[in-house]
Amino acid sequence: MSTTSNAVEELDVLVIGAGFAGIYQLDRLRSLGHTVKIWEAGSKLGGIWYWNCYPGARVDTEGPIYQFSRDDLWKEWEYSELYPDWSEVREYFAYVDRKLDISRDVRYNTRVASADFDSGRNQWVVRASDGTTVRCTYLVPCLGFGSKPYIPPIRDLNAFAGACHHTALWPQEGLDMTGKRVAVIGTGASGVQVTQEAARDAAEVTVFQRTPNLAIPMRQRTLTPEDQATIKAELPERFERRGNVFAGFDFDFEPRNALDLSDEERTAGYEKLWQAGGFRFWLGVFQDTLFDEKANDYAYSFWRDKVRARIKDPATAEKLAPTQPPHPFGVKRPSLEQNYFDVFNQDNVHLVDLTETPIESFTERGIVTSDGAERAFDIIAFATGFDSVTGGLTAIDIRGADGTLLRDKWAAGVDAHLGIATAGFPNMLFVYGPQSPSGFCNGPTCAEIQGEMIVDMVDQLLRAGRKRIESTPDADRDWTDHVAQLVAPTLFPKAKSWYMGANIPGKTVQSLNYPGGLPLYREKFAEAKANGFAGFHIA
Ligand code: NA7
Repeated sequence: MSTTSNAVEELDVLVIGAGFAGIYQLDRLRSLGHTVKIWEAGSKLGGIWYWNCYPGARVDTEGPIYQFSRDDLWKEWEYSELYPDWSEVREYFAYVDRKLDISRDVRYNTRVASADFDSGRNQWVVRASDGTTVRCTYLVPCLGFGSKPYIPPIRDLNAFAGACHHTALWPQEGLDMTGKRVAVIGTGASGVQVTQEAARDAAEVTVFQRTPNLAIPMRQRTLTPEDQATIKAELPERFERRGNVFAGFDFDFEPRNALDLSDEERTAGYEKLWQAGGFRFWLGVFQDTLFDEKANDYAYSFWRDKVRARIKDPATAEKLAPTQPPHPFGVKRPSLEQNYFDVFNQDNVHLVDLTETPIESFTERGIVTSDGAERAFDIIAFATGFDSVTGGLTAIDIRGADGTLLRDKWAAGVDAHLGIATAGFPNMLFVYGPQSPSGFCNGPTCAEIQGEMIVDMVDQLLRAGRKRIESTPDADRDWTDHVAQLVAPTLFPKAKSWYMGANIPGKTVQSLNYPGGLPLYREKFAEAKANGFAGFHIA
């Protein structure tokens, strides 16, 4: 029951963030009879799809499995394209809102500034930047892995007189690129997507690349009525499958090893995945690809030859798809592309290699590189990614039971039992937390699966009248060790990726995701639960 004391609202649970994860928490906990609200910094539902409205922003998961699996939702929903764009995903959220009446318990335009644990009352006291305060027994941050955009500290950043935006902070009203001179800094998923759009609309596009994106074919298509019927028929099974595979999609790694096959068998296997498109050439490839350098080289060589065949200028081809891999294939997230490599054949698209000529500074007109060249622009898009996984959490002044700030506790590295809780911060349970499967996982899959673990814990504790749950330092450490052991034999540590926390200068390098896959993660949680939530101290 919601009560007020001294005009401060009291809740069983405050959820932060209204993306897939937050919506799931609100709906489930509310239906179990608990008082729950979401505080959301944006003005609509959608999480990352509220913020990422840059031209070309698009889901890299096939739409049919990029939704909640509830019968009363999916049976009446259809995306028009296999890989829906941000505006259609927003329509999906509006649909979910109409069906589940989520917004009545969401406080929009409310950015959480601080959360302090009141040990006397075993409650969190949460304050928004506008001063609004709430008390809650449980705090469930659902911030996603990309809620803290990263902009590199470039000299004279503010000198530029044109429009300059991070892709995740793109103007909600849009920005017309037609006939403009556009710079794209960064070639991750966002950079690839914005480049494809800019190449079509802008007068000139200059892509500033530090590391080539080993992007793979999306194979986008409009879904016909026949497709929609097939999708509907297959969806129950696809939903079932997505909870039982490594990354929450509806396919898994090919159980054969690349190294065990003949050249012909291997190439045939790659070709099949390549033609099928999507992440299959990454998360459906031979299982030794992300572990063994030689197996990885095979995949890289196949990728390189396919891509180079599409690029006319040999020097450009060498930069976009180098003879030697810039890092092992698949240990940085490959984007899905539609015509990314082809656009570099257009006269209006230019590539600047930042490993040869790094950016020196911004000027009023544009960007100066180390060779002294100044290029003039109307629009600069920072597609430079995020302080991923932890940045959204550490941006908030979260103070635990003894007043320690979460950002101080994690300054030398994260520790979080099951990726759900961290010692000293009672009654705070993360969805998509550090060292949980968040980074590899199809969003809605983990919002439901990890989300249900948290719903289950919170519901049991509230019903039992328990006041406090906290992971133990030993359990946190054991989880960190377990994650370190899982990542050690893989090739992931060989790239400076956000998976490893290595994309942000000075950030501790460690696996921020759970590299054991969803089935093993589910097993670990079930084991802890069967043992009375082992690793948690419950009072
Ligand atoms: P990513 O994938 O983190 O990409 C960021 C890009 O920005 C990447 O190409 C970086 O190059 C580049 N970058 C970062 N800092 C700099 C500096 N200082 N100078 C030049 N270039 C820089 O972010 P996205 O937004 O594209 O995607 C994030 C996730 O969202 C994605 O994985 C999906 O899951 C959805 P680098 O590779 O580090 O050399």
